[in-house]
Amino acid sequence: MLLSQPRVVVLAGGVGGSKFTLGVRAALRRLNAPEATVVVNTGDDLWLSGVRLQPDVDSITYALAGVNDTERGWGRAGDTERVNEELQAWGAGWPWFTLGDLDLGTHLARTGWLRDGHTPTQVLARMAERWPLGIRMLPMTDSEVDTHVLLEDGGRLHFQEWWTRHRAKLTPLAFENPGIADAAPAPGVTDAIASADVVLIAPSNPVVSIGPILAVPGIRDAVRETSAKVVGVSPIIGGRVVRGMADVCLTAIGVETSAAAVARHYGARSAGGVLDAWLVAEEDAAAAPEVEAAGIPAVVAPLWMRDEESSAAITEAALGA
Ligand code: FO1
Repeated sequence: MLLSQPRVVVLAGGVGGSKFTLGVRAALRRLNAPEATVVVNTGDDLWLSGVRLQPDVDSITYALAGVNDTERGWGRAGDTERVNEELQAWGAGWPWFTLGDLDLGTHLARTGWLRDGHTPTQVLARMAERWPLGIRMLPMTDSEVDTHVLLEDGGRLHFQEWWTRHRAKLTPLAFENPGIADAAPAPGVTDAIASADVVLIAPSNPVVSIGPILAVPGIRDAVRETSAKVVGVSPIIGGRVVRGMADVCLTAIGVETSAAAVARHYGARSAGGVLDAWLVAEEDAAAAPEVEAAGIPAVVAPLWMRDEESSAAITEAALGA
């Protein structure tokens, strides 16, 4: 049954998270429901050339503000690279990693506020004042818990180097978030989950986007204990990842790239996991019985996020689940 004005919390990261969040905002506006709270993965974050980058926070912020580069899926639309060229000439930063001029303005502002003693939560709230985002954004934690990739040869890379330099071609053995065991949920995160009517798990990378959020001590328990319905959206369509490297990440943790396997990875809340329902793409309808066999009610729906409208329809299907 569709709740009339649900309080919604979304767990999200990456490009999938930003497209999904646009749809959540549109769907909730139609219902005159309160603004959703989006708990954003900060495991992709890094220090580079003296500034703090928060790729998932920025991708979602830019998308909600309508200033994102929709082609690349990250950075600002129409950005230039003059400062980046100068950084490269100095041999600063990473030669394979582009920092756009407008994007650098964000990183400089953020780093300045962090250096002034503000927490990442406070910095994000300040950044959100610039644009009417229509969404309350919270980082998953105020601690720095970047993601490292452990490799077959014993090496260890920052996730951003593994992804942007090596395009996920170096086989990962595991993903780690050093320091996460000592991290706490950012202020407001567990309260939002506890008082929600619906918690949505975005079709983001289950390993390096949703994984770190649920690994912050206290967040998985909050999701398990909330009276809200917890509905996940499959990031797999037609047995494949839509974009990015989730297939490589899933293989590394021993999970098959299929809608049913990812549902089992999250698990039924009734069996110690986090899901009360799982949205399966029409292309994967045959996987629904397998999902249900794991104790997770499956809802088959169109899951391609072509535009805001198709993305909003996914939220509507999730709210009806
Ligand atoms: N992705 C790339 O593939 N190449 C880049 O040079 C790059 C730069 C970059 C700068 C700022 C930022 O916020 C994101 C950036 N990304 C870049 C995207 C990012 O590496 C990942 O796609 C996300 O972290 C995955 O969610």
